[in-house]
Amino acid sequence: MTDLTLDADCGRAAELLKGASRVAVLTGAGMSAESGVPTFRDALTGWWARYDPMELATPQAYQRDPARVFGWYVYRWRLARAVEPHAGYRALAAMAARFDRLAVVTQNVDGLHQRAGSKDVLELHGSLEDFRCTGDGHPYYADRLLELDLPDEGDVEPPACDACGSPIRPGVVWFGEQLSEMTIGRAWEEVAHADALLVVGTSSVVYPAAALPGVALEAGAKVIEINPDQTPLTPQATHWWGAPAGQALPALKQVLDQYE
Ligand code: BV8
Repeated sequence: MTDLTLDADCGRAAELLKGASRVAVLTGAGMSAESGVPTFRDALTGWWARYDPMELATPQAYQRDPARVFGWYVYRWRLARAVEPHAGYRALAAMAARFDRLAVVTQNVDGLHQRAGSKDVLELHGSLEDFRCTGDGHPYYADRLLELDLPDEGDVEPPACDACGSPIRPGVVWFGEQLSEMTIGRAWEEVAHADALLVVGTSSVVYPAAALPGVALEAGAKVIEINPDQTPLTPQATHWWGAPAGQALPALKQVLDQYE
């Protein structure tokens, strides 16, 4: 773990954050990379190296090949349960105490923010823990999967709903599906009323999530982007810090603590 506390970018980010009372944090797959969860744009490791996530995370893919898609989600659900939130997640959760409000708006479905202790988390795209049936949307409790004799990897025939017999699907928002009005509305509110928005580990290409930093800027918030790569957001951001989340966030918390 590199100590970035003396990094000028860290100092600038802390400077922009220290006077804030309301902070919003928008995270993407890059936030989980250092916990061992592949991002969407990195080649997926192992069995899934042959498939493009954009081709699997759609209702059409599930219609066309339910076992292939459901198998991908079982693989990701298992992986999310097997990994731990890294130090950046924990620093973000701890940092909340220094502000009147720190709300996390995540595009991720792995539940790592909550496991690291973050209290105010909005999951824009649902959760790998929330399976439901394709009939009337009856919930299917993820632990039920532990009772099934599932293969270690590969295709998994979706189980049937106990209540109506319809096939089960993951409780995530696929490409081409609407986000919940309430969730996106609350996310809009959080960024529109934030003094500062931290944008961590997202390529800023998926909408409507990628529109949120613009809402914050429009409302006069400082926008700090933490990402080793530049993105379409970088030119508009108040500050871009080209560092990985697992190193940047603990350093940021350490420098903010010095402002006590
Ligand atoms: C919608 C859940 C209205 C599932 C996800 C045509 C038809 C229909 C819709 C569209 C269309 N054209 C465009 C759209 C809109 C579409 C969209 O935006 N498409 C993009 C590709 C152009 N959006 C939608 O469909 C949304 N719904 O618009 O509804 C509608 C409805 C019908 C018809 C029209 C409109 C729904 C979008 C939600 C999709 N579901 N996830 C699942 O997880 O399986 S999206 C999924 O991909 C993620 O949740 C995330 O949002 C996205 C991946 O983005 P990132 O998180 O940014 O990850 P990525 O890998 O791209 O980047 C990682 C970044 O981290 C990189 O920048 C990297 O440099 C950085 N990084 C790497 N390591 C680190 C790091 N950063 C920090 N530290 C590190 N260590």
